[in-house]
Amino acid sequence: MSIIITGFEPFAGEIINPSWQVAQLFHGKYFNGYETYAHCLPTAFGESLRVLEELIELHKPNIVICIGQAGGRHAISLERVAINIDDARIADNLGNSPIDVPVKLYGPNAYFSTLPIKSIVQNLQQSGLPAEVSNSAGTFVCNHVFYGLMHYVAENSNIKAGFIHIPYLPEQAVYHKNAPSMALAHLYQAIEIVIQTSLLNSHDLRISGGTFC
Ligand code: PCA
Repeated sequence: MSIIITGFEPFAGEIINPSWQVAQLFHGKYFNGYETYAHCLPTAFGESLRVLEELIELHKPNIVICIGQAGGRHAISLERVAINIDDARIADNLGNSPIDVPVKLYGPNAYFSTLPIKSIVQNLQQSGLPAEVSNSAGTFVCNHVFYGLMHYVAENSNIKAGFIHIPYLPEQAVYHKNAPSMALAHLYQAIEIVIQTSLLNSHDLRISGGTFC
């Protein structure tokens, strides 16, 4: 019985990545008898997924929660959908910038998170933490990992799995004018709620997390 939590290496000139800053705090912790393993994924197409798949094979987890930085977002974002496309605006940490390449050549166009994202958003908000359902994880390494994770889960297991984007830490926002940020203690509290809600809720709430244009 185990849980995998991942964060990413810093990228795009940052010195830290809030996703790994918070993920590493969970390593070795137990939740309802489930041991948590934290790992830092390379911010690189291909390599990130190879490492994640190895981790899943090794730990045979019941829950996988991948976390990434979304600089500029104001809330904990529960990603709903992963799409089968890599389209990089900047190079990854290995210098690669694929354009319009599928994550998995014969995979379906998209997968949905199997985390109870609506229940999680509600619990986060009730704890006073800004949270939202997000309908796009972008087309960079985070979406790549999210798609690859859900593809693996769809083919191999019934792991509860999903992706969460988080804002900058305050020490990063200092260098990004007008960018929102969230303190590490609040990020920790948020991820704890994500884990507990994922363990407890086998069905998601039927409340709106939608948007319109
Ligand atoms: N955020 C990037 C990749 C690594 C990370 O933390 C993204 O949103 O794709």
